[in-house]
Amino acid sequence: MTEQMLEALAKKIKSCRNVTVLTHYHPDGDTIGAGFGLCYYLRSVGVMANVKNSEEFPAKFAYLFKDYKNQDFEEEAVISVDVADPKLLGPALESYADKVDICIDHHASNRLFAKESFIDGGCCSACLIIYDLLKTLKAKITPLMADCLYTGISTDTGCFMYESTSPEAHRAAADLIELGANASAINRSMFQIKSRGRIFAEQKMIGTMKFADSGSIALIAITNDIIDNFGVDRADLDGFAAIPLTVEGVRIGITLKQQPEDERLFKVSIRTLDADASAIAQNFGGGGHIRAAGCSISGELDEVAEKIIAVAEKYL
Ligand SMILES: [Mn+2]
Repeated sequence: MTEQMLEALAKKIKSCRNVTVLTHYHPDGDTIGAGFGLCYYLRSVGVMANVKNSEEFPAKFAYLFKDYKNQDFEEEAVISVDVADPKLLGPALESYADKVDICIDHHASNRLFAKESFIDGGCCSACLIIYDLLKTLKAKITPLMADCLYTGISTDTGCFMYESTSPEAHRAAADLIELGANASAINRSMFQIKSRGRIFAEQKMIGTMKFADSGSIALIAITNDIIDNFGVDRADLDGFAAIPLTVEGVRIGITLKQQPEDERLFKVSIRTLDADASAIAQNFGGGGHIRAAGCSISGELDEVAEKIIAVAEKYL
């Protein structure tokens, strides 16, 4: 975000009292880190502030809010963080859709639904924007705030591995470590530790992996049969789409997920190293980003697999 934008945002933030900070539903490390990081800053300068979400925050982020308690006040300002579209506020926060005063986000696709939007589509994470904002505000960043912001930068950059990881992201992370962020514990718990159910689910799904085009394409299938007969918890299937692309030589990774309500319907996730994932998905009426996209295809499993592979091969 440019210095002028940060100055303007800082000025707005300084004028806020009794603030509700909104985060997106299915909350991830970036929205949680940005939400609590901003909330703790506001509280540190004597401004009443709460963080809200449509759902409960996942327990694995508890180190960011275990001592957090909601404050009692009459709301005067609403700020959203990492929310690209008011729909992403989720069912419980629907009523806020047209009540957001300040939107802070890093999605170029932001719907500009707030009264004032501060968007940097080129930034890797909302937490990096919040970090730059706090520096502009000359805030005293506590170790807990550092943990919040480090968590969002690390999770939204895939532990600093995505192409979006800028030198600024590394510099901010280094500063945050100096300010007390527990980098190694955070990264271990975000990227290495898995539940037993998850490891078991991965083992089952990896067993379905097929290759095409001499190994440039890998495909896994998550079927209802595996889920129902081997006690796999659907909650353990998040992020599975990333798995095929972790195999050496694979440039297009495809994950088929059979739908529980219709066994002839498959949700297809496409992840690519260098091909246009969105273009592949568009062949089946889907869409998405250049390296991550999705669509739905109906048919028998083998038939669906053949169809998507035949199209994917054209994009290598
Ligand atoms: Mn984000």
